[in-house]
Amino acid sequence: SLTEKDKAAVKALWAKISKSADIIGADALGRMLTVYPQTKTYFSHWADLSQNSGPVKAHGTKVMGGVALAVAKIDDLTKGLLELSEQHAFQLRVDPANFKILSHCLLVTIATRFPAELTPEAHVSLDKFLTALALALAEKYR
Ligand code: HNI
Repeated sequence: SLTEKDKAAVKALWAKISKSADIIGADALGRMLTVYPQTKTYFSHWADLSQNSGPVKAHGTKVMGGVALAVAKIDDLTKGLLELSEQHAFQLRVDPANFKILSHCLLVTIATRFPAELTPEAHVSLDKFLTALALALAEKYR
């Protein structure tokens, strides 16, 4: 689980990259839809699923709002993300395996856009945070 050092590292990284949250969200989501095309099934109601389309950008912003919430609730992710977990489990019916896929795409996006900020120490803490985020989103599936 996340140590105090991990939490501090994630908050410090977030402070450096959150200004670019919209771009990170759109990039990560676009990567997910391109690299793991099975994820497109959840978004078949969108007119355009290509990398920089309007819906991908708009949804990237929403997803990063969820990540920002997770950073704010980092001391109790399960409680902090309960409502989002409920939505994904019961309304959106997203297979929780996909949370790991999007987490991976977020890590790749942050690595490509912020190579200097993503030191090995920041990388390990971000990886642990994204794993904990995915687990918290999967909570309501149990
Ligand atoms: Ni997700 C809606 C956050 C992963 C499919 N998602 C949201 C919303 C937030 C959000 C916030 C908006 C809710 C609302 O309208 O109140 N999603 C997150 C976060 C992650 C995540 C933080 C993981 C990091 N979502 C995923 C994954 C999928 C997914 C992996 C599917 C592959 N999400 C959806 C769908 C919607 C959604 C589908 C509704 C989109 C729409 O507008 O139709």
